[in-house]
Amino acid sequence: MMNDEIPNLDSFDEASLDAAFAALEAQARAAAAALDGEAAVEAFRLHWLGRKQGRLNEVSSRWLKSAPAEAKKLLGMRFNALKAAVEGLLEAAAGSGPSDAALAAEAIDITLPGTQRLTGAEHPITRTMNEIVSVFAALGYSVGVGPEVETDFYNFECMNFPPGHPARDTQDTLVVANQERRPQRDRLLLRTHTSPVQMRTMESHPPPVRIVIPGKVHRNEADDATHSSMFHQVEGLCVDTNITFSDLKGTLDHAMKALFGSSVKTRFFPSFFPFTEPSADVQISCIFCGGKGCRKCKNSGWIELLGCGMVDPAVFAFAAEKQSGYDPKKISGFAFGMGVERIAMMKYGVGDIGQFFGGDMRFLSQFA
Ligand code: 2U9
Repeated sequence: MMNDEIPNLDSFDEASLDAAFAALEAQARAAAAALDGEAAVEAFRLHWLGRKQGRLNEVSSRWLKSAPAEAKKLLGMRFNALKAAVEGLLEAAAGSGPSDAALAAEAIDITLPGTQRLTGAEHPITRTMNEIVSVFAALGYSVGVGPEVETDFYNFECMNFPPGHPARDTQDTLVVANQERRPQRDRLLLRTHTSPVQMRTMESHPPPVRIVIPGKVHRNEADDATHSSMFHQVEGLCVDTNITFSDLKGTLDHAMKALFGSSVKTRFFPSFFPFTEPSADVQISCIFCGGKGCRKCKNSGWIELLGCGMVDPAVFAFAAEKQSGYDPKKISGFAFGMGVERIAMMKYGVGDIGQFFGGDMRFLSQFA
């Protein structure tokens, strides 16, 4: 394609011009038919239409300039026709796109099934925890979070579990190793309840306080169908002047009705926790049989669901070391705590707590 020089023209009559231009157009068509790929198309363009060394430029300078005046018009017309033909060939070649081989190489099978993107959903424990929190948020409670790795002081000592006290045995604890050189109150452990966050809240905020703390806790327990060494709690704290046990009963009765339905009843039994005095266990009327008695409630008509009590003055005394407003002679308060898994198991009819943490999509997708 590159070495064919434009010959000189001897005669400029119409027949000679037609023959000379037809020969050039035939060459251009043959070259265009063999074009394959972008680089070849560009080479064709330069060879024929290039401003300085293109063949048409050469035709123009060799033939037009040497033509006698009376042949120039016809020659110009033939030249323009050839140029249009070459440009048409170029356009067709450029628009023809990649070769069949290139297309075949990158072909995809559009009949294959696509990758299915599953829609995410809230985990049933997160959902239950959020439901509990919103019941209290609607009563004006704020929401707090805090560290899962705590000191012995915040998890136990300030909650009225002194070092060596037998009450510590009720919350068998996972501790961080190699802490022996530290004073006991500074030793680190995995929190066994979210109560330390309430103490930290009191230390940084004067009364009144109304707060709920959702979060993960850990206890050194053997896993079985209803126990897990890691579980979730929502604890609450209300401190103000003249807070009474009636306020506690009214608040929790309302919360249980909001969570389980307005026909649910509550009853309170004396209990013991180091951090509350008096303390109570709360039962709700059985949500499965409506209180008549069934296998789920062991025929009692009642199910034990949470614990509560009036905050012990000894706990307020720890808060008062940093915030004098927590003087137990001036204020009072109630607190409560509930296990999220237990509530989720009841609400959704789950028989094995391990299902929540096994990551089995057959279980989890039921909540999507
Ligand atoms: C402060 C003072 C008092 C939080 C409370 C309970 C009663 C309780 C259990 C329920 C099931 C834990 O998850 S569970 O095992 N909790 O019974 N928790 S009163 O009392 C507080 C908290 C913070 C400053």
